[in-house]
Amino acid sequence: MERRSFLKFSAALSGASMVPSFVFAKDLNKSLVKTGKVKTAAHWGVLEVETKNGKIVSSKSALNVSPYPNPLQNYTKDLVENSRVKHVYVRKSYLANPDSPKPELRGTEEFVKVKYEDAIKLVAKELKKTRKAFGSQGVFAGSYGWKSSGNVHNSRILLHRFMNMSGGFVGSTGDYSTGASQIIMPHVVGSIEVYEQQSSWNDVLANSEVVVLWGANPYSTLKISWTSNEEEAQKYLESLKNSGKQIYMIDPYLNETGRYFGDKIKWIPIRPNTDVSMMLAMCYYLYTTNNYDKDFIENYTYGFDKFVPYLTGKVDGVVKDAKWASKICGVDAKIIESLAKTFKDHKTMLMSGWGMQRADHGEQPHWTLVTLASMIGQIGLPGGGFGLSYHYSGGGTPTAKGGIIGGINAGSIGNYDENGKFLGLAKSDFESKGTGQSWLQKATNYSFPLARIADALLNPGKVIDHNGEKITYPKIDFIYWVGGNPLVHHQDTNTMVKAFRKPRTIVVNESYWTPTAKMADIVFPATTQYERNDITMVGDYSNMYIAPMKQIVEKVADSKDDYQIFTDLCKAYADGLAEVYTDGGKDEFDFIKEYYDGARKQVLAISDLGVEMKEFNEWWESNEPVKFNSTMESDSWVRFADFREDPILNALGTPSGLIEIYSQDIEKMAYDDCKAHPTWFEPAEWLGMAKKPAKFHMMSVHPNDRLHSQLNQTSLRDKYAIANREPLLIRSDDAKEIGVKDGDLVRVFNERGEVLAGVKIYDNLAKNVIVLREGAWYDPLDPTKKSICKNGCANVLTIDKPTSKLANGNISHTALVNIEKYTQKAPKLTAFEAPKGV
Ligand SMILES: Nc1nc2c(c(=O)[nH]1)N[C@H]1C(S)=C(S)[C@@H](COP(=O)(O)OP(=O)(O)OC[C@H]3O[C@@H](n4cnc5c(=O)[nH]c(N)nc54)[C@H](O)[C@@H]3O)O[C@H]1N2
Ligand SMILES: Nc1nc2c(c(=O)[nH]1)N[C@H]1C(S)=C(S)[C@@H](COP(=O)(O)OP(=O)(O)OC[C@H]3O[C@@H](n4cnc5c(=O)[nH]c(N)nc54)[C@H](O)[C@@H]3O)O[C@H]1N2
Ligand SMILES: [Mo]
Repeated sequence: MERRSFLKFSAALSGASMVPSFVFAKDLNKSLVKTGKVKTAAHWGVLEVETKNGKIVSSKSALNVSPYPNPLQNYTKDLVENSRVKHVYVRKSYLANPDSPKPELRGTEEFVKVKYEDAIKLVAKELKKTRKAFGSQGVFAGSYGWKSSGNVHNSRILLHRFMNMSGGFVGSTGDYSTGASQIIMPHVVGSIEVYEQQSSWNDVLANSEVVVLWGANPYSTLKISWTSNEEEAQKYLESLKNSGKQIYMIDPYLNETGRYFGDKIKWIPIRPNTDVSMMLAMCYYLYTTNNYDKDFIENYTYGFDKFVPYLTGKVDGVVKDAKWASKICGVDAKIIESLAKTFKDHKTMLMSGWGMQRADHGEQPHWTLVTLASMIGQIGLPGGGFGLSYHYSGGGTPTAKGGIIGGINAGSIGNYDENGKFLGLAKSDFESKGTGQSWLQKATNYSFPLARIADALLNPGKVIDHNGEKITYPKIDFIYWVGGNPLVHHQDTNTMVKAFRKPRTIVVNESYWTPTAKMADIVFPATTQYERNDITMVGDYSNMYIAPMKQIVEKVADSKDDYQIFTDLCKAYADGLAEVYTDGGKDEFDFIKEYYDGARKQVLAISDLGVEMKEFNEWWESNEPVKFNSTMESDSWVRFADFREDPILNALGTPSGLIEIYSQDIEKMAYDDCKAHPTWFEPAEWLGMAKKPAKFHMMSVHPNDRLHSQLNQTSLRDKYAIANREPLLIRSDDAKEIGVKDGDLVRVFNERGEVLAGVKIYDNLAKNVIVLREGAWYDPLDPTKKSICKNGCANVLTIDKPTSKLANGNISHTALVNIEKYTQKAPKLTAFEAPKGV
């Protein structure tokens, strides 16, 4: 999976084919259906979009598998029409003098419309200048984001391909989703777990007696996938709901899943960021009642004996019993103990989401959960253990047998002589010369954990600890971002704005006037996925379908495909580069056919598959996804079953080959904020702290009605906005205490910033917990200074601090805020309008 290859960044540098393997898609019907029904696919599913005279009239699921609706599927028209960047723009001072472009005015100044060709020349020239002055480590193109589906028009990879071939760039490691867990889990179980296939849902439904949703909201978060959504997991979720099993939700917020399950779920409200205390108390209870699986601990884990003295308080004088935990987490001690016993005495699947690891010391919750699961002793058995990805991308949907399509790759480093003449691509990473080589040697020194982006921009040269290594931040003077919205997704927006005013140049390809596009110097209008042809897998773990992504409407105004923009940048950058970038001049159909044919070849080689893949032209014409079926093995697959069967032959990828409750590797790092065994640490801000800086704990959970910031500009917003702002969920007693009521406009604030939000009374929250979902477009009242966000962007209030020196993940679910009624005249919302000069 591409997501995983983010981690294996160097691997992505190799392998651009130089062979002109031209595949002529002759006689292919490439015409646009002006009036009719067309199938495509997006993160939120395979779609059937109806058009009339070249305009979209409706959009819905083409699969109709999910038992409940997914509103994200119905707003394709708005996604094509609303808030579009229609032409190429350059910020005024940048255009006047790119050498001294007044970066401090970014986001405040007017834009000037320029000719596409001129902007291409400008970017090529300024990129060269930056590389000459700072080397390739001056260029940041980590460019994180959820972009769109499609294996050809994959904006982030297309950017990397351009940046590699033109001489190299600084990348980033990790992501916002699982920053903490994807680093700690390899130390604990030898794999990242968060992006791995789960024990089959069929297994859970057949064999689990108890299912725990521990900080997970699958009803909501299963609506999307990294490729496209096959909707199967929603079906399993409904089966679970109706299964009669004991189902628990341990969460400060009875979320959409909790409401969907209704009286079939038992909600255990917990204080945010305190789960580790509860898990430790469960471990303590099982230990002291002698009701834990000693065989499993003995044969499958390492270091339990070094963890026990911490658990019992021998090392720090604190006994981690239920009474101790109850004071921290707010869950009754009796309930903690009885849950521990229930989990131990029944076949229990502990399903955890990722919210709790997107918090201060986010390495600890999943490590402690695995420790608890080890004491329960059901890991690797049918229906038991833990799973960190049932809520995401259809995890647990059995993997189908069939073909897998290829995709555009990041290419390899280009070689250039002293005069900037392109000499071709490096054959291997180590054969490169010139700028390419100097960058490659330094690459490992300079790419940094993604969530440290603001810190890196503000503190070039600073050395940080990361997972046993030292990392030096480069001096970044040029940023190119595509397919992401960092001004919305990064924590502590006011600091991020400062950071984004540091580099000399920022280039953004965007379809919409997002806060990030507004903070750029040069904005290229990118087509949306509905204005181009592409192909995608459907089902990140299931690989269930190959779907055609047929263009639905004409390209809007001057917008261009990212592929086109980067091809033109190659032409302007060096002679011969575009030839290589496009693999000898391929267009989107050449690639689509190549990827499809690759999968078809795999399918033809499997004798008993029973699925036919048509010849490409015929398939494209049919406009139907190809469906593959799961196998008997995948239907009943159990994660860790092989390890359980033979822990020596199927050893885990940890130093001991076992589950590490104690890690000597981490011990060697000697970090004060991540010890060698699961540990309870007080978060930077939480409800139990001694001198609380604010009254409420804000959870900026993922939105049911968006994909992050995507779709905020559509009319779906009318269904959830309150007082024309992002809704803020608050308990009626909490609301009463501060004198606000349903529908009120409120100011939410702390020392980091302030936002406007609309009050929605919701009683199923832990005391003093509020929800303000992430992804509302940042909309400052006065962009020239630190000012209130008029739309309710949660990250204005979050903390830009790493989880620990181990993982450096973000801590977006750790933040205290105050709330008061907004008494001034409500300012006009401008989040979705174009900036000055446009
Ligand atoms: N407070 C708080 N903050 C969070 C989180 C949280 O829980 N709480 N969660 C974090 C997580 S897990 C994530 S993954 C991030 C998500 O952060 P992002 O991935 O940055 O969020 P998106 O809104 O999906 O942004 C994608 C952008 O890409 C653009 N785009 C789409 N397709 C294309 C294309 O083909 N070409 C180009 N050029 N652009 C395109 C879209 O218009 C959109 O602006 O947010 C993180 N931020
Ligand atoms: N519809 C939709 N689906 C999505 C996304 C989206 O934006 N919209 N984003 C996708 C992406 S990129 C990602 S990374 C995943 C994110 O998936 P998750 O990270 O699992 O999602 P969150 O909403 O952040 O948190 C899930 C639950 O954890 C709870 N939680 C938060 N903090 C704590 C805590 O300290 N303790 C406990 N016990 N619970 C806590 C929240 O209240 C919430 O109910 O979702 C994916 N799916
Ligand atoms: Mo994410």
